[in-house]
Amino acid sequence: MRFRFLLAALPALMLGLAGEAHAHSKLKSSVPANGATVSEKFKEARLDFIEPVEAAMSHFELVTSEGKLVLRAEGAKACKAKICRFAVEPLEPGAYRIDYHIFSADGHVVEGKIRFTVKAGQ
Ligand SMILES: [Cu+2]
Repeated sequence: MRFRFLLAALPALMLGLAGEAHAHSKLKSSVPANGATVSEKFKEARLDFIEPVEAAMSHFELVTSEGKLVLRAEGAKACKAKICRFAVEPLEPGAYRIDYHIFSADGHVVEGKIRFTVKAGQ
């Protein structure tokens, strides 16, 4: 699986070195947004990208502010075209981060972090 991934990625990576004339996918918006505070009712993360992503080669990790893994969501289940969404079990109040690892349809790896806070409900 890993090897096949590398084989598939290689030509694209080489093209990438040749120039950046094309547009690769970037995060357009997300729920929660970076820096947002959500209630304990938060139960689905959604990431919208500007270009389609390769679902099977993308994944997401939800971690606490201390870096403890809460869940890992596979793109194969989460992503369709430009939109990725995955269910989140109820979270304790605190600070969290979603690390996204996207394989853009143009062959580039795009990674980023979304930080958010869960606040105790009223
Ligand atoms: Cu690109």
